Amino acid sequence: MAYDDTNIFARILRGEIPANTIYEDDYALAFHDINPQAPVHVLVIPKGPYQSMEDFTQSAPADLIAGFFRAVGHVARSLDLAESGYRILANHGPNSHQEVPHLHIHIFGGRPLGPMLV
Ligand code: IU
Repeated sequence: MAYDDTNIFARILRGEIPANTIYEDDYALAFHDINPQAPVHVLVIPKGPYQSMEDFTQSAPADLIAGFFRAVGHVARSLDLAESGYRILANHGPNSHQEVPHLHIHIFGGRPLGPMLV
């Protein structure tokens, strides 16, 4: 499916609507989730028109893929989560209940997260 550039994260990337941004570089933007599911719940999104892991990992340039995942690790460390631990998650497609059609990695932390539920 074609990327829909009217989605809310595309609008955040274009600066059309605000986000509670905590990190930005050439490859990624990270901001607090508006409906946090843990004491720390941050989203990291790539700078580019990618809907999910499917198109991102198939068609994004290698420097963007590397820079994006490096940014995810950097953000987790900047939130002091590396020692206590954290969980990252990305949804793709209808079965996953992906709501926003722009790739986003969730970072959860700040409390014991328990076993992963699927
Ligand atoms: P999902 O993986 O697509 O299901 O997650 C979407 C997330 O985006 C969800 O946790 C929302 O709370 C979050 N979110 C947001 O942070 N800001 C927004 O304006 C909207 C959704 I719409």
